[in-house]
Amino acid sequence: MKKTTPPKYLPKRFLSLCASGLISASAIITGYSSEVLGTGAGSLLGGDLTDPENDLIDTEPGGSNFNWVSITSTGNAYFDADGLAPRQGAFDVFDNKVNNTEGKFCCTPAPWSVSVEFAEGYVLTHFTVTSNTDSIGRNPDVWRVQGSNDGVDWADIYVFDDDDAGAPGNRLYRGNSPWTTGDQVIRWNGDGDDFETPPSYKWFRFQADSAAGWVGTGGNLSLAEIEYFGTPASSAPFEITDFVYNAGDDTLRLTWNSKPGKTYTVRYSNDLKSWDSDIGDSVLSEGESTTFPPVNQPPAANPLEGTPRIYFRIEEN
Ligand SMILES: [Ca+2]
Ligand SMILES: [Ca+2]
Ligand SMILES: [Ca+2]
Ligand SMILES: [Ca+2]
Repeated sequence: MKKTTPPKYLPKRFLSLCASGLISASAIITGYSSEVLGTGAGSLLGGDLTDPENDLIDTEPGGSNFNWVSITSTGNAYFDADGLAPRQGAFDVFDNKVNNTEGKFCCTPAPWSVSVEFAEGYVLTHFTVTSNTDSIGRNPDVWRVQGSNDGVDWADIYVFDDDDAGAPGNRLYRGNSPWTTGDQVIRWNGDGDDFETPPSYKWFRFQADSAAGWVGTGGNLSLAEIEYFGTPASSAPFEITDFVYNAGDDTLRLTWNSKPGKTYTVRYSNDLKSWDSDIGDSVLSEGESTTFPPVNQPPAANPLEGTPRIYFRIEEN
C-alpha cells in the first residue's frame, strides 16, 4: 500500500487569512519571547545536537568529538583552547564552555555567521544562546537562526530584529539585545512558542547583523555558546508541514517531510473520497523536506478555482 500523508484541509477562513498577507510569514515568528536559564556553563542544557555526549575537545583548531559533518564561519574559523593566538574562535560557540578567554567567540565585525552541517536532518525544537561577558554591547540585537538542506539557500527559523537607532557606538551599551548581562544563557522554544515548528534541516546557521552597542554593522560581535536541539527527520511523521496560499493570484505551494531519492504524487480532492486528480505525479524529492512547486519556480494554480474547500494529500511513489 502506498504511503500517504493525512489530508490537509484548507478552510475558507484560512484562505481569507491568507488574503491578509499573514501566510507569507507563516513559518517565521519575529518575537522577543524567551526564557533566561541563568548565567555560566552550569546553566547550559548540554547534550545538544553539535555534541550529544558533551565530550567535545577543542585543543586542536579543528576540534574533535563533535557531531557535525562540516562547520563554516565568516571569521575566526577555529577553536581556541588556551586563550593564546589565534584567539576566540567562532567554533568556541560549541565548546561547552562559557568564559571570558577561550570559551567565547569574539571579536569580528558584522555580519557574522557560523553554520553546522549534520549527517541527517533535524526538526529544531529549541535552542539556547549565551552572551559574552567582556562587552555587553557586542551581543547582537539583529540576529537569526536559519536552516538549510543544501548549505546554500537558507530559511529563517527564528528572527530577532531590534537594531537600536540610538546606540552610541559603545561596547558597554546593552541597547536592545535580549541579554541583560554577560554569560547569560537564554532559551528559545519552538512548537509555536517562540518560533513555529520548522521543516527538517541538515544545516543550521546562526547569523548576526548588528551588535547592541552600535547601529547597523558597526563594532564587533561576540557570543559565548549556542546549543541546538531537535528530533531526527527520520522519526518525523509523513505529513504536510507547510502550505502557502496566495489569494491574490489563487496559487499555492506545499511542503512535506520526504525521503531522499523518492518521487511523490500531489493529489487533491473536494470531498475526501475521490483522490483521482493530481497536480504533479512525479515530484522529485528535495531530501528530508520537499516543496512543490520548488521555491525557485512559480507556485501552482489552485486546481479547483472558486471551490469553498479543497484537500491535499501527498503519496510516496
Ligand atoms: Ca574554547
Ligand atoms: Ca554543547
Ligand atoms: Ca563557548
Ligand atoms: Ca545594533
